[in-house]
Amino acid sequence: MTAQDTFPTLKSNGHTLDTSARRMGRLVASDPGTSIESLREQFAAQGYLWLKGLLPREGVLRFRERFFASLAPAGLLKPGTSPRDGIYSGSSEDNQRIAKTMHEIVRWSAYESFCLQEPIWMFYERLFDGAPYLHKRKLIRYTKPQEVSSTGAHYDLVYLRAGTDRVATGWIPIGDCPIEMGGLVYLEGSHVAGRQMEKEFSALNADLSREDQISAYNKSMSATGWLTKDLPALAEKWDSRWLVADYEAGDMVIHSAYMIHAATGNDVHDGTMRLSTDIRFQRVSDEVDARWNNHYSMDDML
Ligand SMILES: O=C(O)CCC(=O)C(=O)O
Repeated sequence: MTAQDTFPTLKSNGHTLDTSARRMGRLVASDPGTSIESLREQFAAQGYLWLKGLLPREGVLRFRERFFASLAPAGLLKPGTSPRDGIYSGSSEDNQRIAKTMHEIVRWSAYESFCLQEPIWMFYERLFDGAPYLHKRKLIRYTKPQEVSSTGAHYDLVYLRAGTDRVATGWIPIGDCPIEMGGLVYLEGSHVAGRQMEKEFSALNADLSREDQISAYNKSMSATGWLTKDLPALAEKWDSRWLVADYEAGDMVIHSAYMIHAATGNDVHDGTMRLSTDIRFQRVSDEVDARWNNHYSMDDML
């Protein structure tokens, strides 16, 4: 008999996840050096690939340091700590200054070059068997400990409906991200359910204008485009498990446009902030959703 896996208590938007073996499991790690044929097979079967150690760890940590150093003047960091550690000050930071800096960070050459480092684009080129294209709209997020809100359950195509569905998001932890820090969680096998849901949404949206059809916020959707904030209920509904992982700096996990995922809250007690970026690649020859041709901004309605 094998011992039962145990997990820390995980919460998402006020809902506590069921950590029983029926409702929670672990992501399966893949070695990026495995043959691309076998990685493609795994990707098709799982809807995700957790590429362990794809990136040089030190480069990821250097970028973490650069990111948090830029937000230190806004009062985000605990005085006297290293930006590389990303320890939250716990006091009221200057949110206007943070918004301004975040607006600049998504435009940094250093950020662009982080997202376009060779192991990333070369991996996508092998996966797609064709030249990859990185969407200009890229998201970088930090999560403070004990914040109640976190990303609700969704699949990415909802926000990308005006282009190809052969988009594969890369989620990169910028620093170690143990389970309790609230990294990305995947609903096991849900790339099948996501495809089915999108078919149903397309039928429901058939009579809408083109603009509404491609909108994540049309009358068939929720206000956020999310399927729900209630992760435990979704796992019950699909009789599935949330898959979690102890991510490390250097990892990248990719998911299909139909794979349902979410995040849990950061529950660490030493003040360490989660930092991650999520970026989207597709074949350059496939249709691009033009709404993603601009840098992220708070009011871009995507
Ligand atoms: O990092 C998060 O909280 C959410 C990321 C996400 O939704 C994605 O990678 O598609």
